[in-house]
Amino acid sequence: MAYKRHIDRLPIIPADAKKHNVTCHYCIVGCGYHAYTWPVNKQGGTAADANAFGVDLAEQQPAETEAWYAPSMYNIVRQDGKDVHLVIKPDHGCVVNSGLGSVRGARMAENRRSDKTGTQQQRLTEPMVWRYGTWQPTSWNDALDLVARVTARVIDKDDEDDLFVSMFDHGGSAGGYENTWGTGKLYFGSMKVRNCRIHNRPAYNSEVHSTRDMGIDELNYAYEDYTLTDTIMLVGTNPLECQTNLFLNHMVPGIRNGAKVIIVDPRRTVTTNACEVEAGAENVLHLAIKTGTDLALFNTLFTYIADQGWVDKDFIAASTFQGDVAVGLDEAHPAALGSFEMARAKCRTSLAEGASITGLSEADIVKAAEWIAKPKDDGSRRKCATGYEKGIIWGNDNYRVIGALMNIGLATGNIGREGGGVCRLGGHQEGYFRPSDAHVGRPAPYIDQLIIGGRGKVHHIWANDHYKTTLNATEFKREYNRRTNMVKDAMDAHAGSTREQLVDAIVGAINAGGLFSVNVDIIHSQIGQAAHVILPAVESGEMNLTSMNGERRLRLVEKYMDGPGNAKPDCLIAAGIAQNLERVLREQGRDAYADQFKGYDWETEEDAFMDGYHSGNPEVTYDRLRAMGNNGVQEPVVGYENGKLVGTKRLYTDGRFTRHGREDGKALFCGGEWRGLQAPGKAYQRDNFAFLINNGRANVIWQNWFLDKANDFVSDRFPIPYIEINPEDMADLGVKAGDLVEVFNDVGATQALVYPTPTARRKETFMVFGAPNGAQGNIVNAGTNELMLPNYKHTWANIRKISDAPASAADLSFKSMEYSAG
Ligand SMILES: Nc1nc2c(c(=O)[nH]1)N[C@H]1C(S)=C(S)[C@@H](COP(=O)(O)OP(=O)(O)OC[C@H]3O[C@@H](n4cnc5c(=O)[nH]c(N)nc54)[C@H](O)[C@@H]3O)O[C@H]1N2
Ligand SMILES: Nc1nc2c(c(=O)[nH]1)N[C@H]1C(S)=C(S)[C@@H](COP(=O)(O)OP(=O)(O)OC[C@H]3O[C@@H](n4cnc5c(=O)[nH]c(N)nc54)[C@H](O)[C@@H]3O)O[C@H]1N2
Ligand code: SF4
Ligand SMILES: [Mo]
Repeated sequence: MAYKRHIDRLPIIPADAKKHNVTCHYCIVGCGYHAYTWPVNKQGGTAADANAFGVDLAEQQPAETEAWYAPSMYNIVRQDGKDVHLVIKPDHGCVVNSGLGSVRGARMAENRRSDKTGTQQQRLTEPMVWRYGTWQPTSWNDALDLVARVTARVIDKDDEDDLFVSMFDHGGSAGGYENTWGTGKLYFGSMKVRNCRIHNRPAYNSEVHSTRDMGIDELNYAYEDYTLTDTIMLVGTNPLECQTNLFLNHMVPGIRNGAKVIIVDPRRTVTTNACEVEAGAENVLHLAIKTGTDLALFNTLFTYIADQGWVDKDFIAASTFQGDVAVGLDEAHPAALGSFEMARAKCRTSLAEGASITGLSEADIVKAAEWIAKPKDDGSRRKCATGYEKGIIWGNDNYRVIGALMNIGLATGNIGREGGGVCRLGGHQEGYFRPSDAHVGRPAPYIDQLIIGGRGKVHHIWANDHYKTTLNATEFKREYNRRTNMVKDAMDAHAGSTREQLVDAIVGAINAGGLFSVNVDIIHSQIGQAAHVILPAVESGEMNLTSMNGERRLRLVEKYMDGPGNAKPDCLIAAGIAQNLERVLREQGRDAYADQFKGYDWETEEDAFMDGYHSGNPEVTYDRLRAMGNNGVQEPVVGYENGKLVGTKRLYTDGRFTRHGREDGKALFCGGEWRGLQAPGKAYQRDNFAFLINNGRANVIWQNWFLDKANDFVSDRFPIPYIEINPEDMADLGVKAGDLVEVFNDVGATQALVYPTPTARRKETFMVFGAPNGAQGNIVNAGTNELMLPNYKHTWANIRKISDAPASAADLSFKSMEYSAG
């Protein structure tokens, strides 16, 4: 074990340390932190006036003291070119987390690049270009000139289909309003790029089309609704591990106030375990459905609740569409939308049918309906707050399932009301401000399949690594390697030639089927190994960055340290690409097209913020956000009064629903009946392979492990991804804890360590996704739901032993991850 080998004692934060507002840039919850920095040759003292906490540290502190920090919250970094101590510790005054950290957020400091403590040396410090058979460091001018010259050869005014773009659309880490605007202005303003995709799915579309088409934004409540509700319903989500402080600081208090919990997940998660410990098992209903059958469950609940008359008639009359069908079923709408009665007729499912499809008992379905909607003894309405995430978003029949869940919320009057809400629990924070994407169309192009099919000539990638996280990854990587190698070969053959000759050679290779790849990242990623130009970005904290969290809380993270080397904010990199394109196009006499790339004379990220977000939200400036501190303001911002931004606690309190853009302000119900596993190839896998390879996240790991793989705390715990398997299945397979197994099916193969899991159902495994040395996406097939929504969760494969635990994993613990009340 190598924890904290560089630290024997921690310095005391001096009273005059600089204090910056920070929102954790990892998950959607957006916990408040403070970053303290001070010169490396100073430290505070134990006297109350000598330390930042203002308390006498020579005395024993009480258990709940704020006056401490952990080694993981500490580092030495550069600030304005000088070494400083850095402490990033949770903010007790932030209403989101009330001083709680998490196993991810509380390691922000140790995950900064430091030349003094040696952390995250993998961070990119300068642009690199493929030269002489490897990546060679170079200047921004040189790198961006090459990007612009090659890109300019494949695009023209009104003909930009050969430029493919993969780009983040979120806030927090790798995103934020500054950076979505910078990239958005470039690709959707100056250009109208159609062949683009988002970081986590193979097309440029919504993850949740149906809720929006029904008129309802996916983040419509306030976190405090969990403390004001009677029932918390969690669908396809594991908030203890994935939205940790939303669970600990809002759901647990709600449970302690008496809320019951319904969990819909084929797997018993540690969230289920924790809810049972907090609420008592009798107040937790885990609906362990057959994988992918959520739609049948929700339609049964909707039918039963409506038949019992437990609906909010006044709300339905006043706030929802009256009539029959408002939007018909077509290629862009995988279910008809319209009135309550229309949906009720379409979705009608009896208890017996529902029980048989989902594998649940009728009694449990009735119990869930009662917990959601049965009026209390005094006749008053029950409140239910519902959160859903990737178990249904990356699940079966995305459009209809989310629509069916929204139906229940609408019918019971639980949207726009205190203690209610039907909301995404979320992934990253949000931070989307871009010109319209309407030109992309719906259904949007399936980018990965186009690349595999030989389409696209230049690919710009912003902050994602499809090699670890896309679907059909085995085939994608093979084709991507083959096509980018053609270009590398052409570049190698022209080593030492002029820029013109080099660009000609690259274009020659592209026209023969090659692909030119530009990678903007903070590390040299796996897909970045295939790239020809690598552009180094800075992260949150190394720039000022604004994002909003899962209750639409907008905050400014104040820059507290320098980025590594020459790395720049993504928005300024986008500006650099635009400026170089303008210059190159003008040189080539393409003036009208060059003119489209004007307007990027930003010096700082704040300029990008003012050009983008501020232009649409004129009340909001950096200064005003700074003044709002870590509690920020909940979007939409509706005014500025008495020195404060005025926000919106929850959406739709006026009963008018607008997300679909309909003038009548009426919400629509979704009429989608159950139709089995919807994405192509899923039923085939289910019928032909022995194990379900359910997959997703674990508390300690962040996303595709991009920082974790260079972090001792995580890489010591999980040097290789694990797969949870029931011990009896292990016996059948002849494997023991920690063995390395191959997981393989009709589309590819990957590997993982066996984690014995007695609570796992037979033949149903769970594998952590996104690992550098065992990408689960290798075995996810190419089939998507309608509107190009991937179904990562429903993958089946066979398993065989590769070897005993490799040396790196030989002494790992495989203790149960469940905990007990004691
Ligand atoms: N620790 C940690 N936290 C994170 C992240 C991380 O990498 N690490 N990533 C962030 C991001 S980007 C995202 S998108 C979120 C994701 O957050 P979540 O969606 O909460 O997490 P997942 O583990 O992807 O999947 C959730 C659950 O879906 C269940 N599931 C699988 N199939 C089905 C099904 O058919 N029906 C139902 N109802 N459930 C099913 C799985 O068993 C799993 O428990 O987490 C965010 N938070
Ligand atoms: N099998 C399976 N596959 C899945 C999922 C699943 O549940 N199962 N979930 C999907 C989901 S919800 C998600 S969000 C995706 C995640 O898929 P990705 O988006 O590919 O994964 P991340 O780890 O978020 O990638 C972040 C990348 O951006 C870089 N980066 C970090 N900060 C910055 C920055 O400030 N600027 C720049 N330019 N780069 C930066 C990191 O080094 C890293 O390479 O995976 C999806 N794929
Ligand atoms: S819960 Fe999410 S936002 Fe909060 S500290 Fe953990 S990773 Fe960061
Ligand atoms: Mo995500």
